[in-house]
Amino acid sequence: MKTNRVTELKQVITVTFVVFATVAAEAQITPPDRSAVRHLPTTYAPGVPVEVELEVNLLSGYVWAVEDGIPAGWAVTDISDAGSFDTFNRKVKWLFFDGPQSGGPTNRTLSYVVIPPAGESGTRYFDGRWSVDGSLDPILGDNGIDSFTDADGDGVEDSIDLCPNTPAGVIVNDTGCSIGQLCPCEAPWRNHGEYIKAVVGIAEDFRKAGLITTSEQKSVVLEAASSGCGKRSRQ
Ligand SMILES: [Ca+2]
Repeated sequence: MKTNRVTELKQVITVTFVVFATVAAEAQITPPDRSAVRHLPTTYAPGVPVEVELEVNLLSGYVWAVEDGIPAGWAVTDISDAGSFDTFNRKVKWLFFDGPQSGGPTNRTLSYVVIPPAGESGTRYFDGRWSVDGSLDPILGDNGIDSFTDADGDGVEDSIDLCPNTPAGVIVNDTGCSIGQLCPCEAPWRNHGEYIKAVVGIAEDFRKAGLITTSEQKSVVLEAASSGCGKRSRQ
């Protein structure tokens, strides 16, 4: 008897769970009828223009409006689609009377350009909303952008720079490493030949990547060959 009641209870719990799971799954697969999504680059640098895109999907509606708040102190320019900048509220704004039900397009990509001030660093945020015929929804997508920091000045952002303290002015690969850093003379090479072989390989990678010319590649290899790197001290 007791066992039966436990079994019944288990069945009720199972059925309830299945119903909840089905409802949740249906909720997930139902596409939103409209959306506004912001696209930002991953990093910014002071004084360098940053393009912001707002991808809007309408599907229905007559009148629609978008407003996007930008980081404090950033300048705004090149606002698309006859938008304007509200300097008091620091928001880029658009107002349209051409929703799909007025014969307009269902998709629009709005854009504008922001310029971070000198000395700006750290993560900065955008915050916007939009409405169609009186509804009000947040703008989704990217909302934060990090400062581009490059401590060794080799043009590769610190978070992806595998070789810190690259000497000034030398050519680096896309992970911020120079040939000299990838093949350091002072490394414990077994012999001079091993060092040269390593330089030849890395120089070939750099040439293939279009970072150095064939003649620069030859110079690098010749320099390695004439160096004392990997040679045992004969003192
Ligand atoms: Ca580096």
